[in-house]
Amino acid sequence: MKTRIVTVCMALFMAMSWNAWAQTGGSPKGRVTIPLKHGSDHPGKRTDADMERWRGYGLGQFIHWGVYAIPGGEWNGKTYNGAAEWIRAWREFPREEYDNLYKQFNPTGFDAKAWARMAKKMGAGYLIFTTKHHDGFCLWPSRYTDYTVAHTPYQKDIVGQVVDAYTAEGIDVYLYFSIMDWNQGGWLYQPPKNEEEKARWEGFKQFTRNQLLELLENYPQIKGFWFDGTWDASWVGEAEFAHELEQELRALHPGLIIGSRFRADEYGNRRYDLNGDLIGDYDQTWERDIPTDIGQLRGNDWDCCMTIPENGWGYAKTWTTYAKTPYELLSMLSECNSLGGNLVINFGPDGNGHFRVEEQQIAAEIGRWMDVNGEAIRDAEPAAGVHKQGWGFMTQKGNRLFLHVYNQPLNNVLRLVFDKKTYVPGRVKLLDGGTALKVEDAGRNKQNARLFNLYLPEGKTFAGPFVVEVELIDNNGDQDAYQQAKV
Ligand code: FHN
Repeated sequence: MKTRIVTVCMALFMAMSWNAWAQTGGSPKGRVTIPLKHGSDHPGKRTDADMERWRGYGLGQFIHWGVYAIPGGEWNGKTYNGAAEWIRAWREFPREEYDNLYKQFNPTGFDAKAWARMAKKMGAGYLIFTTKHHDGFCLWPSRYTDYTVAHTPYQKDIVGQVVDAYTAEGIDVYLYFSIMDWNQGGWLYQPPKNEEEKARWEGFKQFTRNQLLELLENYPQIKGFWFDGTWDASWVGEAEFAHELEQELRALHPGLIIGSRFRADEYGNRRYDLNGDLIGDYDQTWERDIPTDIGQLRGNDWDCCMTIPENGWGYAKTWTTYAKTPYELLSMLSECNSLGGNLVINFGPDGNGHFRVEEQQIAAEIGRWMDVNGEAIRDAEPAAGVHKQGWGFMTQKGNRLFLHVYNQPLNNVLRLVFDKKTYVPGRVKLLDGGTALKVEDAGRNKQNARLFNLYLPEGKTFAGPFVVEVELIDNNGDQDAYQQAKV
């Protein structure tokens, strides 16, 4: 008996230490892995065409829309301090009134085609659209609840219109779906404690499955799901159910893309399983946050979802916090892509289906930049063999290196620092207009890295961020390659 207790304790201790190791980022090389039933299904990146396409988007649009757009962050003359789409959780807002807001939902100004045109002009490669947020209100006519758009004065299927309009513009659609559902009596925060709760919870699980199958059946053009509201112990404890459901969805829709937020492993690990492998197809953790270096991503795909105000995704009548400028958002776009991720900018239309003026301006300004410089974003990869400099960020496509310049140097000289024995620059030009830049070999630094100076046109002050394209010639250690490249 004593031996059994000691063995159990040792196994527990090992599992806990392993867990801690995995969460803090253990080395994947030469490691010992614990067999998991519900861990990662594909350690490392997916290499199929759908995922390649996902990787190439560069820029995405997120839209949060629901009945929370009606109060727009205000109730009874008071402004809610939290994110507008969470206003139902505000003590001051009577639940009953919130749950009846759908009776006023009649966005006659909603025009899915106009939304899609705006996204296209912005340069978005994909859309993530809220089918159902935490409040449980469904923007599609679900057969499994009455709390849907079909029971509003508007009546028409909004998800369907959005999916069709964006798909027609060549923008891939991903459906946001909150597992946590405040409108369903069956939803629990903690695992069920008694028979009555068990029955309710089982009903809720089936409801969730039904809704997801329904979405796939209704909108076969979609490319994936973007899950949210999966952090509570009730759902985290459902590794087997969630894994089976995920496999069912994938079998029904080959190529389906699902991020890291859907399910946990059997030890309750979210995002990374006990072995330190990403659960899902890409890392969904980077919400309003950008990794500081590429190592933090452990070789996984990722995207960053960004709000324009500090926080708050649904429409708020007043933006009470700092709101980002187009310049900052562009800089984030370049930064994310330089680290191999996509940036997804969030928009929150009002209760009538209109984007606020500031959002329209941001979309237009980003679009103008993308029209000229999108080549440095779409299908681009992080630059390799070249060191980041203070003027901005870098991406690469084969032998084309893109310098995203956010700080025009006062001396108009862009310094390039290559690792020794890698590249030398061939032709160098501004992406906007194609003006060639003068290149100067600046020798080597103390670390023996090769240095080059690129001269921006004399006296020119750029009005915003710009991109320089550098043709890369692999000198393979050949000192004369630069001289040859010049002719
Ligand atoms: O609580 C939500 C929030 O309202 C919003 O939907 C964001 C989008 O990534 N996700 C949740 C918080 O992680």
